[in-house]
Amino acid sequence: MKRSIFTLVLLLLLTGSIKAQDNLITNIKHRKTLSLNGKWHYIVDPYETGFYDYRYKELKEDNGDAYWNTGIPANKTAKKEHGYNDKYTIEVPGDWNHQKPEFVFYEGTIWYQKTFDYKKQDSGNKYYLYFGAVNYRADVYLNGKKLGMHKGGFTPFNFELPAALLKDTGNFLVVKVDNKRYADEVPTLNTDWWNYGGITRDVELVEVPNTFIRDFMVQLKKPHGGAIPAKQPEVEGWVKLDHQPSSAQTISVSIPELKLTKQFTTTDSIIPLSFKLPGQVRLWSPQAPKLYRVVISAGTDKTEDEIGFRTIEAYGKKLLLNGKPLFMRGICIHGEIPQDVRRAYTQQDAAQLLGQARQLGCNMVRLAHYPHDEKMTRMADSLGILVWSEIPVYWTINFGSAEVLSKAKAQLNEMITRDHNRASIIIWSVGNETPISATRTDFMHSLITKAKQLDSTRLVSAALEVNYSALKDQNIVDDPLGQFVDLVAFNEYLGWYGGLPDKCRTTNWSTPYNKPLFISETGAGAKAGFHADSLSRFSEEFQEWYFKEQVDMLKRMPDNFVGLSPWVLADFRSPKRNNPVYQEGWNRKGLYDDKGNKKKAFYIMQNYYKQKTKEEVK
Ligand code: GCB
Repeated sequence: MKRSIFTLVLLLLLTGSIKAQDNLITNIKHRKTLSLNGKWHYIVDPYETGFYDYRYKELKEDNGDAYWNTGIPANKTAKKEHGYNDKYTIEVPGDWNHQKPEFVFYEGTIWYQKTFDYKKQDSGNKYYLYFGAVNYRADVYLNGKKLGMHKGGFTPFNFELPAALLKDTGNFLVVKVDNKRYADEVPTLNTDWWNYGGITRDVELVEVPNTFIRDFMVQLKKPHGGAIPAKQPEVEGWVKLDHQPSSAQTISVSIPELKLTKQFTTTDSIIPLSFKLPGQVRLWSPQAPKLYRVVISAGTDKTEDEIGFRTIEAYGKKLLLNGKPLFMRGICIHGEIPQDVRRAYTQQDAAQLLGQARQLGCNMVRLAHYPHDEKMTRMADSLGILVWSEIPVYWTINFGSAEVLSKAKAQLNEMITRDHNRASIIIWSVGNETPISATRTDFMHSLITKAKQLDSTRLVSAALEVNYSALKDQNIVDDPLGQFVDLVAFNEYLGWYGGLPDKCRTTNWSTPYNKPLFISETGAGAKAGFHADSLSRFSEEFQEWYFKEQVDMLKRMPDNFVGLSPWVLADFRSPKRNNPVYQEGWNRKGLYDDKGNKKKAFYIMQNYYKQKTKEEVK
C-alpha cells in the first residue's frame, strides 16, 4: 500500500505535476551585478526568537520584534530587544564556524544583515538577489518584506526583487540562515563532513532587461555507437528567455573565433538550437582545454560564456571522450581549505585544490559529496580537468519520503542548471553509498531519470557501496542500481574497513553489467609525521602500504576498468573522527595533510598515474 502511494507521487513528479522552482538565472559571472559580499551584521539566535513569538508561532511580517525588521527604537521609551550593530560583523561569503571561536560547533540560526544602496539603470528592468549557496536553509527579507525561502546548502538560488521595493539608498537586507540537521533533509542527520553554516558563497544583486536570457545550453550533441565527432560536429541546445516575448524576437548565437553566427526568430520563451560547427573547431580535452567565447543576444539582453566542445559516451565497456578511450586518473575532493579549517569559496581556493590534484597527476576530480563552488568547475574547464559532480544524497537519507525526493530533485536541478555548459563536467552523480532496498532503488532511479531529462549530453552515475562482510576473492558489483547508471562506480576500502591491505592480493572485481567500471573511492587514514612499521594504523607507512597493494590489484582489474578517484585529496574536518591521538576531529585519509604536505602514499599514486599517462601517450 505504502509502496503504491510512493509510486503515484513518483509518477506525479515525473510527469511534472509537482514542479521544483524553475527560475534560476545562470552564467552570473557575465551578468551586470552588484556584489553584496563583504561585512554583514549578525545576530546569533539559537532559540529563533526573531522568527517565532513566545507561543512559537511565526511572527507577522510587520511585527517590530521580528529580526527582519530594523530593531531601531522609535523613541527612547520604545522597547527593542534586538538590533544590528557594528560590534557584531561577519564576512560574506564564508562559513561562520571558522570566523569566531564560539561558532566552531554552532548548528542553528544566525541572522545576517546588510544595508546597501542601488541606483537602478532602467525602471523597466528586473532585479534579482542571487546567492551562490547558503547552508542549509535561507529565509530572505528586503526592507521588511519576505522574498522567499530556500533549502539546500550547496546550490545557487535567486529571488526577484520587486522594483518598487528596491530603494536608491538604505536597503535593509536580512537573511536568516539555519544549518540545523534534520532527518528529512538532503543530506540527512549523518555525514562524514563538517556542517559548515552560513552564507558560504557570493551574493549578488543582478539587473537584467525585462525580457532576458535566463539560461542557455550550447553543447555538442550526444554521440551514439562509439562515434568519433564529425569534422563539423553538431551543437544541440536551447536558449531560455525569462518569459514569452510580447512580439517576435530575434535570438542570435555567435562564436566570433569561428566566424559563426546563427539567428532564430521566435515568439516562444524556449528556443531549440541545432547547428553545425565549422570544420576548424578544436575540441576540448584535458590535453588541450580549448574554450570559445559564445555570445548570445535576445532583444536588449546580451550575455556571453566560455564554452568547450567535447563529447562523452559510455560505449560498451569503454568511456569515450571525443570518441577515444578515456582512463580517469582521479581524486576525490572536499570543498574545504584545511589550512584555514573552512569552506572553499575563492578563486585561490580553487587554484589550490585543483593545483594539488594536478601535482598528483590527475586528469579528473570527483567533487564530493555536493556541488562545489562554480569557481571550481570554471577553473576545471580552463585547466582541462574532468569533473564528477554530485548531490548530497548521502548514506541513509529518507528514501521512502516523496518530499525528500522532491528536495533531492530540486538540488539536482540547481546543480545541473548552474553548470550544464561546463565542458569539464562529464558525470552527474545522484548520490553516494546508499543502502540497497527496493525503495531506495526507485528513489535513485527517479533521480537518474530526472538528470537525463535535464541533460542528455552527459553521463549519470552514483557511488555504490560494497558489503565488506560478504567479501570474497571474487567480488561482484551487482547493486540493482547498476542497470540504470551509465558508469558502474563503487567505493572500496579493502585493507582499511575490510581486513588488511594484503587482502588485495587475492581479490578480484567485476560487474555483471556490460558497462565501464570505476572505483569512486579507496583510501586509508594516516597522521602526517607519524612514522612506524606498515602494520601500525594511522602511520604514513600503513597508508603507503595500502596504496601499494591497491595499485597492484588495479593491474588485475577487468577490461572495463576506466579509472579511479581515491579518497581523498586532503585531510578534512569530520565530527565523526575522534581518535584523540591521530584524528582529533579530522578524517585523515588525505594524500595531503591539513597543512598541504604530501604524505608517503601520495607518491605511490603519483607514480601510478605517471605510468598510466605514459601508457596513454603510447
Ligand atoms: C566513504 C564515504 C566518505 C567517507 C569515507 C571514509 O565511503 O563516501 O564520505 O569520508 O568513506 O573516510 O570513511
